[in-house]
Amino acid sequence: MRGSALCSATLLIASLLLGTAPVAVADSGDDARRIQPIKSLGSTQDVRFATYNADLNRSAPGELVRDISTRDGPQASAAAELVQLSRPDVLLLNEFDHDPGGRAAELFNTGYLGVGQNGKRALEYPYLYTAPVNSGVGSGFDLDRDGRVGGPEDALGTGAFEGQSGMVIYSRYPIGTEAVRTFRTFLWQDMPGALLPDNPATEATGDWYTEQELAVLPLSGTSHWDVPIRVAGKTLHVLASNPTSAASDGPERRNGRRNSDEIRFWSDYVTGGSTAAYVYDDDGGTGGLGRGERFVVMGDQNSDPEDGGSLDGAIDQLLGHRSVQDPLPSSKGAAEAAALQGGANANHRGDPRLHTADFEDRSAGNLRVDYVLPSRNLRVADSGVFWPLLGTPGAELTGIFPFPASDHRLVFVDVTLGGSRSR
Ligand SMILES: [Ca+2]
Ligand SMILES: [Ca+2]
Ligand SMILES: [Ca+2]
Repeated sequence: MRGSALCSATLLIASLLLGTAPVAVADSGDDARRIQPIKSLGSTQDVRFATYNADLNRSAPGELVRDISTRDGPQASAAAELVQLSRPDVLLLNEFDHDPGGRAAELFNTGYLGVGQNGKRALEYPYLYTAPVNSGVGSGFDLDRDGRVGGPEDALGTGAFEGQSGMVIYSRYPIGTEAVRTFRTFLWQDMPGALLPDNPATEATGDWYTEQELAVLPLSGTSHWDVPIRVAGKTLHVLASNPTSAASDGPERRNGRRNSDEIRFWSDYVTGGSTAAYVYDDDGGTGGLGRGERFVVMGDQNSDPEDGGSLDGAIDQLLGHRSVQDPLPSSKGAAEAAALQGGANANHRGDPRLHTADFEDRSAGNLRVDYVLPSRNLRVADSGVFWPLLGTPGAELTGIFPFPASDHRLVFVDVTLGGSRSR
């Protein structure tokens, strides 16, 4: 089923249209903090794509709408201020509770992003896209084998209620709503060579789930969206998802295996051709992207290339893809945090400057899990992670546990469009 795309009536202010207005730069000296004016002069323009796991989820339906209706919810205000400092043109939020009318997504746009927070400049996003997700939708089966049916781990995607931890995309550029493809109902078992978990007590392989369960179990724990955006006279596909976390896995690795296949889905999708022939969307369309298409994969992939509990090589299916480039967004704040917090961080193999999430240091430690990965036929101008050094401007918005906004950090990549080279 295709989701609702909402276009708010707000208009771009003149200075944004002209792209020539000076932009206040809150310079912390951190390379992640460079804030650039939107360029629309000449034949090229830089477009900033950002992904941010906002942790704007609540324990019951309707709570997020209630919390942010007042326009002064402290967590939403901090998240909005942080986005206003980073000023993306296209923004994906993960872990943002979805309600059937998309009310929370609208409220956050008009009541927070669209209102200058703490003296920051308001952001105008005339276009937004949101749609239902699998999170919290009851499966009717005891998927985690704890002897009871119901609860977050038995849902089609981990979640306490329908729509918990959904997604929303905000854009300054038109969204091709009619051409959006969603892959919410694609069944895991329909992926060739799916890494279905095994019940070790039986001889058959890949049989943790019964036939009846596999007949309803989607691949996507949240959803997978291909959202085309029209910018600089070209179509660019935002490929948004938030694969299942392996954090609550059992020895059968049902979540880690699903996470890996959810990442593989975009890898196959951008390869296209016969590799993506198995793919079907929620409207019955088949196949992946065409040759030479422009795309940006965005989202919390719940997988670090070096550390943490995801399957070995899971994120490498995208990082190592021949059509994908990894700009390696980094920050000094992440390196500082890993050094200060110690614990699991001390044994990590990965470069701490690339971390995007400040996790519990007695278990996973800080990791790189949030990605903005442009296609190779796009020119990257800049990239970064919004994680200021402690004591510098903006650090009060990322903070230390308990976080004012989220345990994740905003990741951005600037792409130069209009002068892009072809493969
Ligand atoms: Ca159960
Ligand atoms: Ca078995
Ligand atoms: Ca930590």
